[in-house]
Amino acid sequence: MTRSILLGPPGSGKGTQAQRLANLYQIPHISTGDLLREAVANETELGKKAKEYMDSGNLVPDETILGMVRDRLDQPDAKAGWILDGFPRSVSQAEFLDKLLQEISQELDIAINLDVPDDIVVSRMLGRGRADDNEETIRRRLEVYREQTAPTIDYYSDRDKLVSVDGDRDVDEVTAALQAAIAS
Ligand code: B4P
Repeated sequence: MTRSILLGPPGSGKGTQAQRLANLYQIPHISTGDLLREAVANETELGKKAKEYMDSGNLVPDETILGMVRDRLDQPDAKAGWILDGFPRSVSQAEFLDKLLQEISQELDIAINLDVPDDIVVSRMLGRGRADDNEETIRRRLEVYREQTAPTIDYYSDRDKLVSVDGDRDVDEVTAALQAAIAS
């Protein structure tokens, strides 16, 4: 069992690795990106609000994200552990998560930073071909990452929760390194 966060730039492989870890540990993979894309596909109110931010590479506002995360962590299947992917994406979201975990008497085990250079993440995302994977949006997402998400690395490091893993390797090697980090 583990309660772990995967941090890292867009395209670093958070979704890929979170899915593998969730299967290995038999716990839910909670991806705010997947939850948002599902809401957009189902044309829910939340999805309609989120779409323009996602298409432009900006963060969806906290008022939309936080309730969604609270509801998901409150589900019975999340009691036994989880892998959070794409959340938190800013220091304000990290602070919210700390308070929420306190409220529901859960403790974060580890935040893992998947370290991958910019040129590699850009070529991966162009190869992936998702709706928000065009060059302009990718450039904006990297800017947003540096400005708003990278500070969460210091946030967890200051709390002795951070481990960095080299994500610029074969997918299986990255999974093995993540398992070792979770076990440590
Ligand atoms: P996300 O869905 O979180 O997507 P991502 O960061 O772009 O990708 P990820 O790191 O998961 O990479 P993947 O495994 O797919 O975010 C999308 C948007 O949603 C954001 O821009 C934002 O607007 C919004 N959003 C989400 N969460 C939010 C929040 N908390 N607050 C506000 N807004 C939020 O891997 C990428 C590619 O690389 C794949 O093709 C994969 O096959 C390949 N790959 C993976 N690992 C590899 C490896 N080791 N070697 C080679 N290729 C690899």
